[in-house]
Amino acid sequence: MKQHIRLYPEVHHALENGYPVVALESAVITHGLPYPENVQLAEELEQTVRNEGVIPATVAFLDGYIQVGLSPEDRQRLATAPHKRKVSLRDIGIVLSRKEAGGTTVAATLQIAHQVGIKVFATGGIGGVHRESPFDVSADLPTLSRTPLVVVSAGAKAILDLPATLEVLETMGVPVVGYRTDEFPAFYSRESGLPVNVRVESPQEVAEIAKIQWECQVNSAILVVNPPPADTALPRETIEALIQKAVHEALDQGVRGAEVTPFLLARVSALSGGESLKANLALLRNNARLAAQIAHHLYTPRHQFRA
Ligand code: PSU
Ligand code: MN
Repeated sequence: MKQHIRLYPEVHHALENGYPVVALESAVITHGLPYPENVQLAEELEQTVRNEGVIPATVAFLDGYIQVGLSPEDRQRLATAPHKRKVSLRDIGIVLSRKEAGGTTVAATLQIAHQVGIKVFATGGIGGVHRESPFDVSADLPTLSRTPLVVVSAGAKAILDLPATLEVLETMGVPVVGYRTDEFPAFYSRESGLPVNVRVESPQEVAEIAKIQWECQVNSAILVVNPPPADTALPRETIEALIQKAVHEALDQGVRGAEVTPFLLARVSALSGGESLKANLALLRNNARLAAQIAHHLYTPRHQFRA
């Protein structure tokens, strides 16, 4: 895989020296937001990570390479490319051989971040089991089960069947760690009525669980769920009605495969008059910040003392 990866110099340097790095996905840039909001968000998320003294590494596909870390020019090209593929695991070979531009899902980002030795990854919400079609299970779930990274999210996307998604996470051996919450957040909302496995109060506790889990050879991800910020989070009842409407529209229009998630997110955003989008942007920043704080506790600098 290494010959297909282009590491941004700053990311390369950080990884060589054992400095903390946080991976960021790019499906949110290519399929989540319109231009120019998508480039602005990509920059902001990187800046949020930097503000915590950590190096950001946005993962994306450009020119027949997997890029780990983007230059400002790369970000611009990714956001404006006329044809962009949403790259999950099965698409990696296809998009590289065709030299297409692509944004990475949680599954693809995890796979790539692990290959280069990154230990923490921030996203908005993971994929999972879809409503009304229980065989539509995101490749995010099996990938979480076999990739040892800390993944910070605001739970699974609320458009999904959350109880079923939690059951599959349990089957797959993925611990669900609530960050200052007892409840699994529902992406746009702080509450879902569903319990997490454990509640922690600090980034250090997350790092501790991760280190021990991996020392015990359980090479799954640690899914940290971070409730969306209260000032933009939406009450569950408000958003649920809109989600149900969007799910039925998707069924009626025969939306299938990788298009289901972007379709539902866009419809919920339109139906909520942009309120859900505001919540989505705020929780992305919130997750990037927490991921960076956790990364500090998971790194071992190779040159601690300099002459
Ligand atoms: N954000 C979006 N659209 C998306 C995604 C995020 O606005 O499509 C991606 C996420 O990266 C997540 C993936 O990993 O959707 C899940 O999609 P699927 O259900 O097709 O596996
Ligand atoms: Mn799917």
